[in-house]
Amino acid sequence: MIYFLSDAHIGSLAMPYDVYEHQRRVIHMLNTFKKDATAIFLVGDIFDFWYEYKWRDKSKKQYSALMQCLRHLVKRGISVHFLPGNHDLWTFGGLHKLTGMHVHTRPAKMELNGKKVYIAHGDGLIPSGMEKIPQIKRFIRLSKFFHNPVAQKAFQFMPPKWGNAIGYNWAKRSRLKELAKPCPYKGEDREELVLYSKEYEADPKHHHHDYYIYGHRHIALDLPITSDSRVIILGDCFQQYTYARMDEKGEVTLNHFDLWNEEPNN
Ligand SMILES: [Mn+2]
Repeated sequence: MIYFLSDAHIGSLAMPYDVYEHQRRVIHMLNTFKKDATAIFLVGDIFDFWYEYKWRDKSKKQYSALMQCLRHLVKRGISVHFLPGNHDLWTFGGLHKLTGMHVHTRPAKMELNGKKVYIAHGDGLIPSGMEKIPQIKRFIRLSKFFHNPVAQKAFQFMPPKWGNAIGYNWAKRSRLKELAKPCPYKGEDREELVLYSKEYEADPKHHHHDYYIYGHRHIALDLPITSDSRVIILGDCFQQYTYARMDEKGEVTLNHFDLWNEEPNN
């Protein structure tokens, strides 16, 4: 089995439970999956804020249980992949070194169990023509700043205490905004990731993909876009606890994880 999960936003200051309780839940999911997992894809925003500074960052200790779990999965021979989200893109080799998991910097286009799969967190995948919408324009500007190598370098030299105060509070604001005004599924003709995937799939320059798998939107969606291609948006792992699973035949299902009934196998 191959598992896909995203958007745990662990460490969020806007969550009703603390970082350790939240982490335990995600670890519980991973430990349940490891029974039959050959690969696990963490599709971004696993952390509410992750930045690797030039200095030692004591606050990273709070994630040591999750790091240990990931190391254990890798050691067991499970192929663990991390796709950065817009909250945890600032890994400059540290996450790989800590856990051994494979960290992608671009959307992953892979063949899994005989199917062609396109996997990305999803932020910044804008269908053409939508770049001019003010809200999207603002997001692109911010994203460019986040990815700017000079800004990244400068932030790396900041004392972790200051950097984290900025980062976690920025993330908290965006979480509270979302909680106050949730953005449900916009429909097939308005949802950016659906439109992006349709455009990508229709473009003769691109290869066909059986599945387009994303996080980012915090909605659970399984939608056919052509007769042989589907878009899967993974939901989240802080409210809905949804994930996708691909079986040996390459069939993908979107599932809800029952935190209270699944028994992890150690
Ligand atoms: Mn995101």
